[in-house]
Amino acid sequence: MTLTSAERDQYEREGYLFPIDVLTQDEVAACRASLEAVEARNGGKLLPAQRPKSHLLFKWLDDLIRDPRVLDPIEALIGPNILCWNTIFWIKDAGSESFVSWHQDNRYWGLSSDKVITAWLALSPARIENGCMRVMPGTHKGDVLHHEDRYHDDNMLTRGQEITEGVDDARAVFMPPEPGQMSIHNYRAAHASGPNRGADRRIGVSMHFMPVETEQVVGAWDSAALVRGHDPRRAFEHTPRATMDLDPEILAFHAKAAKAINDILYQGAATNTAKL
Ligand SMILES: O=C(O)CCC(=O)C(=O)O
Repeated sequence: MTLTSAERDQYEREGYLFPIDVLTQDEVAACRASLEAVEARNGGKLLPAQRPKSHLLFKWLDDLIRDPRVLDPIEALIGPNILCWNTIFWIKDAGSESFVSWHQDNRYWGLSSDKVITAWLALSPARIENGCMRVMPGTHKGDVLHHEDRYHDDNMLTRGQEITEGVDDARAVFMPPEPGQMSIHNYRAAHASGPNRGADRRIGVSMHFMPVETEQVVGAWDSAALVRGHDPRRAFEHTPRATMDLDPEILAFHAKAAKAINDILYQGAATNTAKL
């Protein structure tokens, strides 16, 4: 799928686009089963260290970040040479109070580019009652808004970072994908999500794409998957490819890469609460 010029204009103007059809229902079921099999091995949940860089742990996710159904719209917005910096699971069990406070990701990720795109794909219902993402149109333009660290047990963000002024909930747009659909937003766009009041788990996976010209300006070492085109500069070490779920050959690389991202996200924070 390539984007129409109206869709490209909407993304440039508002900072987001949805819904985009990606997976069939059979594919969704297979991905969810693989995820839940790993969760079952841990007593029902992913380990905290298994949430980031998860394309190194799940073969289907390593395939998904290279899938044309995901990448064609991304290429239409950021060009043909694409790195995937990170992939993160965002799981809210049914009835969970977990939430995500209003934030802009460019404040924390140490990435030099304004063009980084988050693609968020649903593996289960992610409607308003399930606590789908909402986005503040237009906030991808202009200065980074002021954030404060407000550590909270139910906040899924590392340090409970929250924008203190400049967002107006009344203007927020909900982005509720059906299972198999994704939304995309510029990582500068302020976004948030509420608790899951629905009957099913809300399972999402975010994939973070950037042009190969991007640099990591906070961490000394970082990694990314080259998912399309060429990357002669190799400012990020290219991640190895999983050949199976929890591929033993690359678990050590995953641990190093997840720790590097964690250190970047907590840079300058008073407390590092990560359980990595
Ligand atoms: O899953 C959510 O509710 C929030 C996800 C998020 O903040 C992101 O993908 O950048």
